[in-house]
Amino acid sequence: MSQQNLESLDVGAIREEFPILQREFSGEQLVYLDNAATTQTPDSVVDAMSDYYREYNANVHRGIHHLSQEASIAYEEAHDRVAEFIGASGGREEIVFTKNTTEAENLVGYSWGLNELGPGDEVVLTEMEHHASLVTWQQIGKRTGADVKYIRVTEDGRLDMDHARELITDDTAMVSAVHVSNTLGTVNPVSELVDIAHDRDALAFIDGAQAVPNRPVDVEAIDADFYAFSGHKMAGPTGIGVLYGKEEILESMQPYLYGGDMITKVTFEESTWNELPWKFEAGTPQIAEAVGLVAAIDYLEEIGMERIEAHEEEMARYAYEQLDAEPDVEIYGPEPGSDRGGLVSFNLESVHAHDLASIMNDHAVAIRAGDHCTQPLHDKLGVAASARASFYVYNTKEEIDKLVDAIDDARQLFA
Ligand code: 7TS
Repeated sequence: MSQQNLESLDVGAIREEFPILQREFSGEQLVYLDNAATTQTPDSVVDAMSDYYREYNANVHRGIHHLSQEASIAYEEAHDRVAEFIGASGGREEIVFTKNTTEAENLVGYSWGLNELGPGDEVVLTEMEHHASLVTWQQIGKRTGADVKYIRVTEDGRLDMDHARELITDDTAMVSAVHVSNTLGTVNPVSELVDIAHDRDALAFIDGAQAVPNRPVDVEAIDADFYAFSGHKMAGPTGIGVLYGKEEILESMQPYLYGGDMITKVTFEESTWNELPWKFEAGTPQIAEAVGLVAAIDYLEEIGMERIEAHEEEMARYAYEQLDAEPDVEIYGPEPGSDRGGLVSFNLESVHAHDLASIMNDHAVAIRAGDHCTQPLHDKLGVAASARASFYVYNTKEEIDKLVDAIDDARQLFA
């Protein structure tokens, strides 16, 4: 990304749209650096959802009355808007709303995996998978007899692509990989991985939970068969996630949640399924959340995804450099650059990550400490936990300075 051509963000103006950032704890202003877990929500998203409840709240798909028609149009068109945002030219048929990324992984695990996999088949993951995909495929593997294999992560926190080429064979049925690691920050070469998978006639699922919020994503340029992300990590509401799937593949899959709205004809003996994407959206869906997700996409696109990516890269580089200057801080993942997203995980020697997070909290600095739902990766790193600072459009270098000051404080306390 060439930063010279990009006007940087007006972070001051952006912050005004997030009143939560004005909160203070014991006289110190909140420094929110837990964005990889959940981002904050701008007024425009809260307003869109509140307008929905105040003005056109009703159930969708089945109503004749005005409110239901308005709600249905908003809900159904939200799928088109998401399709456009991630470059899915098939439109709404390729966009299934789920609860979150985790549910999108499970949907494919149950609907595709349980029906398509068997003994002799292999699912190839990476060592940096989030539990959302790791546990899903591990369990689907146990139920079907398929083997699960893991592409190695190198010392410098990248995928070992030679190992990927070795592991992905004619026995591979599915390759599932994170686009951006929520622990290492690595931006993986997902198009290359998808190509390797397709050369072996395997499908590819890309977990974009940490990518879609922060960078332009074009699912067709990546050529992913499935791609998933969550609303709450991209300035949108909780309770809604997205599963993109190529139309012909979704068409061939069985639903895994049954009930209202996902059927066309039901008798006491048999049922037939509704068209895409409704076949995968059983019951009353997340209507207000879909409205909120559209407002979040509008908000992000108005800022510009390239500019968000450049800001994230700048924040990550600054944080990395400040932390790297501390001799007793160990940082995980690649050095700053275009293949590192906007987060930095680290440990301070002799202070447990939880203690560090707790001291940070005393200074109103919100970071995450733990295994970030990547326990096997932490095992490989040889630590039980790490501290993680993750950035979004409203973060500043001054906030990162406060993080570093709090590290000094922790060091003194534990010395
Ligand atoms: N995949 C990745 C790469 C993630 O970072 C997360 C959430 C998920 C999947 C699951 O998303 P969900 O919306 O279904 O929960 N990651 C984190 C995290 O790093 N800290 O809290 C949640």
